[in-house]
Amino acid sequence: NTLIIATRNKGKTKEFESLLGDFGYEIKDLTDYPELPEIEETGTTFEENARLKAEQISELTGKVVIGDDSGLCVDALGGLPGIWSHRFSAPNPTDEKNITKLLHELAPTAISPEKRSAHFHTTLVAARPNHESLVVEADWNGYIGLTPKGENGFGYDPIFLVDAFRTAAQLSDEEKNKVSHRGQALRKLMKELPEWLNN
Ligand code: ITT
Ligand code: NA
Repeated sequence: NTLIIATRNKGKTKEFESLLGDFGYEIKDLTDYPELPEIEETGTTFEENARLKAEQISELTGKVVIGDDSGLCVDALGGLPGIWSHRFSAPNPTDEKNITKLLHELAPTAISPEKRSAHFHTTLVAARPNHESLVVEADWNGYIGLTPKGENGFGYDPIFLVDAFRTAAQLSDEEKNKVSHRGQALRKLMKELPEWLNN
């Protein structure tokens, strides 16, 4: 029982592995399939991009594939970086450069923490050949901190305040998965997946 996660982001894969470990699936990601082409994220919504990744990789492999499109939506920036979260500091984005750019753009709100509200979003699409796909999504609300803190997680976790004291990168993997956008979305997916696989 193999599930392919249509991602090259090892931070995502690690969370899928720990969340799906209990369900008895073998998890692979696109680093296990170096021959597959890069999927261009040309969509304008999380769902479109998740669907592009899941359906194209499913078409190419003939297998059940989950696409994850996710990002950080900051209220004071009208929802940005949103679907641009990974590419925010393009042309050569890194997590560090993305964080620096975001903190810079939020500098005008530094004296009013309540203006730094944000949420992480994940849309997951499960796809298999010649079959309608399955879609779930979830959010995780928090605030953007003033400086990066913590060593766990990936992406924007070091500046995502989950409460007054801790960022997402200061949570253990287990604590993050219990409450995160991806954890919530995956639990929804696993409720619906068995029936979807049998139809
Ligand atoms: P794939 O397309 O290969 O899956 P990606 O990293 O480009 O990898 P996305 O297009 O979905 O994936 O972009 C998601 C970005 O949003 C990711 O690179 C992080 O910057 C951010 N992000 C998503 N989930 C996150 C999380 O749980 N913690 C911190 N940052 C997250
Ligand atoms: Na994306």
